[in-house]
Amino acid sequence: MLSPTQKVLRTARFTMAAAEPKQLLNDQGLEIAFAGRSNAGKSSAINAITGRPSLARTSKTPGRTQQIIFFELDEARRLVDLPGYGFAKVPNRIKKHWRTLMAGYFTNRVALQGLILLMDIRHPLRDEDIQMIDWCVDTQTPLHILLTKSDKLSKGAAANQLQKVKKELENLGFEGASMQLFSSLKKTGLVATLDIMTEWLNIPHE
Ligand SMILES: Nc1nc2c(ncn2[C@@H]2O[C@H](COP(=O)(O)OP(=O)(O)OP(=O)(O)O)[C@@H](O)[C@H]2O)c(=O)[nH]1
Ligand SMILES: [Mg+2]
Repeated sequence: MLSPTQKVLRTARFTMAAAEPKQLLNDQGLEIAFAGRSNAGKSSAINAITGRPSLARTSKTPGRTQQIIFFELDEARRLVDLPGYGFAKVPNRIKKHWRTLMAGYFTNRVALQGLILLMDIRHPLRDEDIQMIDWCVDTQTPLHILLTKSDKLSKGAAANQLQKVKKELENLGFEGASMQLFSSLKKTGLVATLDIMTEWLNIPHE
């Protein structure tokens, strides 16, 4: 049986891709955005969360999604796939474009209810991830962190890594972010993520 949240998420459909800040959808309703390094598994997570395996395009080539992609759930709710960062080999012109586009989105985005930050469990808390966390603190955006591809580690190693990253975040002075293991492949942690999304999207419990 699908929960009310799963029913809403299942209706997700591609709405538009914004390559420039002026193309962003109107700042209305409720949105959840997905951010992370390129290849962290953002698009795969959106597909797992919506139960729609081919909704967001996934790729082995980092930096594939260089636009802000909007997926509409209903008239008042949306998911947003943000362009990945951290790719070493791209020209400065593309890095600059990324910054302009992201700043255009984050500045005064009233619809943004929370950010889901995805980090590959094997490569967490890189500089740009910490910048994203800083951004959330500055804009008072609720943050939930997924340590993705947890299937790549044994259960014990994944649990240890989760504790370690939690400690590191505390040491950096960030409190208030929740964090969990996640695997799009094995559906690990899906229920916990859906619980947070239920709250952020203000979906009534049955
Ligand atoms: N083993 C495993 N592989 C995964 C998982 N999630 C994603 N991947 C793989 O990681 C690669 C990148 O996944 P994407 O979902 O395209 O990553 P992305 O963050 O959207 O990347 P960009 O769009 O480039 O920013 C793909 O080859 C996926 O199949 C997971 O949970 N487990
Ligand atoms: Mg992607």
